[in-house]
Amino acid sequence: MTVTEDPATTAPSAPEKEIGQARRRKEDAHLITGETTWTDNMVLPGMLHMALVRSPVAHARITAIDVSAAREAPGVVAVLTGQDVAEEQGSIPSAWQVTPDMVNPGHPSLAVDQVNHVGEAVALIVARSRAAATDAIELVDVDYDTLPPVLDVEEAAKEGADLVHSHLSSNTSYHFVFDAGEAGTGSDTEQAFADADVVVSRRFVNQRLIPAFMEPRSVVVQPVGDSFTMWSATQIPHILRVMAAMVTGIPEHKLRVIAPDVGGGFGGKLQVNPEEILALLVARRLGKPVKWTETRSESLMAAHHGRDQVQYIDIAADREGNVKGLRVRLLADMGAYLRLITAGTPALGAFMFPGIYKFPAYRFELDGVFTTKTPTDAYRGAGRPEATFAIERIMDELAVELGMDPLELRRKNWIDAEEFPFTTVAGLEYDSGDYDTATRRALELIGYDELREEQRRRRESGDPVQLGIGFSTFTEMCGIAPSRVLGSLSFGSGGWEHATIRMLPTGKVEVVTGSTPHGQGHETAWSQLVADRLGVPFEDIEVLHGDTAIASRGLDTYGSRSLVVGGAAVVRAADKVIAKARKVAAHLLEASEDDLEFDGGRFSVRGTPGTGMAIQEIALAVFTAHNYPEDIEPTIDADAAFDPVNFSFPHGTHICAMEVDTETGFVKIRKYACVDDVGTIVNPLIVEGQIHGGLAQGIAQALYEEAVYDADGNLTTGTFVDYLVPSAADLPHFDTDNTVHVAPGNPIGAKGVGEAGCIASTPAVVNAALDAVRHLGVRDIRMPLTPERVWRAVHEGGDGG
Ligand code: MCN
Repeated sequence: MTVTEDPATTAPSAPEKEIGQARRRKEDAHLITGETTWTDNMVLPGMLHMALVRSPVAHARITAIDVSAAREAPGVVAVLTGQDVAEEQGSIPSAWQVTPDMVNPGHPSLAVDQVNHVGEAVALIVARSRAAATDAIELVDVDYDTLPPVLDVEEAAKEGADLVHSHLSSNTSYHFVFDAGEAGTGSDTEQAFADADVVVSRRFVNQRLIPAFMEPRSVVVQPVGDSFTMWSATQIPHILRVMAAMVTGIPEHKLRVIAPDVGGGFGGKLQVNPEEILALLVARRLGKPVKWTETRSESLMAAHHGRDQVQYIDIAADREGNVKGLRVRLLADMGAYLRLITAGTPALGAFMFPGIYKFPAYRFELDGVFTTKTPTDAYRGAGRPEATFAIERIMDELAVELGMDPLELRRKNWIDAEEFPFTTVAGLEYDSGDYDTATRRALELIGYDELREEQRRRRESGDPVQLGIGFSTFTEMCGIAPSRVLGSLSFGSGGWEHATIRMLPTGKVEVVTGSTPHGQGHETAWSQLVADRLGVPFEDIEVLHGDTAIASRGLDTYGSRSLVVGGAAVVRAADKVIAKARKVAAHLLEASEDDLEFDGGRFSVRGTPGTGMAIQEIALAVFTAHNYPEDIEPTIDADAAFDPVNFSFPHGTHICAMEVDTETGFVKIRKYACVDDVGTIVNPLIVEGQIHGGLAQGIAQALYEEAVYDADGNLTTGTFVDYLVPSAADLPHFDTDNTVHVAPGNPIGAKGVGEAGCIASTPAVVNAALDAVRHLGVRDIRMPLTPERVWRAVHEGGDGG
């Protein structure tokens, strides 16, 4: 990776010593070797094991449960049904009230009288060994009186459809509308469409995906008196603690949550899981430690899924290609229940459908609909990949309709560099960027002109292998924060982040962060931030996280927020540490604070650089405390929080060159180039890794992955044989680069990167496939682009789905 820097916009403080260095991640050795505290590695004296009896049917009344044989089985300590815990189990929380009248059917951790998706837990077994608990599952006899499965979101949304929750009057939980005309951010949408020369309409299916993190979910709960310690493979120990306390009635100060090293989450562990609540209930009842670790099949079936939208999108333009209006109607398949942010995830799309384009008019409508499937919720990008897919796909379709080059159309309509800050029709203020520079660099990287030439040759010769080139010129809103904005969206938590920095007497530094990495390399990146700011060696810094007793304040990791919010809190804390140390230095050096310079970790008296003290010496001086000012406490440490005023807006141009074999339907990515702008880059190696991982997941949505249910509501892609997660061998070489436009909204100047690759890549890949075969009459191909679908679209018409 190289970095293309625009001299006019690089960080004023760059280059710094550590920031910008491709440091290898200090946490990797123990993560890769597994010699660490994965939750499932925990063994506690007297620990019991929990296993769950899960529903084999999608929709049914539970008429009877016979647990007598299971209770008698060897090693079994307890068997509990939903009825047994009805009084104490509460409801799994949903933290996002999208509309005031949003309907939440409630979600018991153990089903009481009805099951609403395959894999829903109906009883739990506690035994002395995992094997004994698992063996007893078979002995639980459940009578199901089946109800019709409700599987198709478009059918489920209709009046008179079979109901998922019989106590509700419809399957629609909420109807959310954003109308730019009414909001005052745009003109009247219907009028814009009435006046337009050209209108293009499409129906896209953004299929259901499974987060498929590497480490399955796992939880251990240890009761000690009336207190509980929970270890969980979670992204959100802080939020989990608050929510679990609310659900179970365990006082928050009696509950400590620890996320030890966590093997990936991708949004799938941004959840308060029924199993976590059940482990707490069991530990409370039995007074013994208990562990639950899911099997891979349980994980694929019962951990929440992602995406799953049917999108109706209309775009209006004049003949010259100026966009005039955008109209979106979404049906979000939420599955059977509202989990933590099930309802809000598709609503985030409201902000993102206009992409990087200057639409004068925009209307967004969304129905959140229940079906008898596993609940959907956050999956890498959460709401933004779906929107980006639709807008980047329809821009290509509009270009075809107008007979324009797809890039020319984009250029004509995107926000120009000199127009930032720019308030979009969706009401967001994009703060910085330069779409043109990123695009020009991406074209160079991929060798655009030669590819177009090859495409022309293949078309003319009627080669069975056709070549296509697809674009995605995207932005996204991440750094999920501004508390005030989240509050205005009725999100059930703030968005700030917290940090503490402690200088230890020996000069080493402890950094405590509320961010909760689960693969993102925060220990390395935060060390780089602090090393530069305090001028201490990178190796002397320890980053502590993921334990509510150590990092008592925090709001965890999701929405590519950790660097721009959590890292910014770390920088603030470092500045406070310097301010405190400065007072002591002034006292010890007998100089005025104003006369002290701080550079490279050393305070010196202006004009007499030989007179000075290292910040580490000051930490020792206050520890021994023989001589320090009265108004200073004997520690060099500081707490800080950061709550930005705006989201973070990374952007980039992704280009995919794709070969499509029209005889077999096989597709092959020939080249993939992308230029992303994530502002100041703290660690280029981590950033490149994040982009690569995101690309793998975005390409996987385009080409491989789909959670499929059969007509009875069984998940037919319940193993990794059927659910195709690509390996490195399935992916092409990525040519990546960056432009750097410093973000004004945080002291680092960074923009989030954790989801960018995933958000950007899917439409580039599908656009490339269509560009290859559109001249054969193909209008759309439904994702994932399996050989069968591609072949059908080419030979039989339709979208191949
Ligand atoms: N970074 C940087 N310079 C920038 C931006 C980021 O050096 N300009 C670095 C950061 O210091 C951090 C990493 O890149 O080490 C990611 O930063 P950020 O964009 O702030 O994202 P988060 O740390 O908040 O991570 C969340 C994001 C999300 S939302 C998903 S989903 C996702 C992702 O991270 N899940 C992941 N990346 C993942 N990577 C792994 N290995 N596992 C997951 O589950």
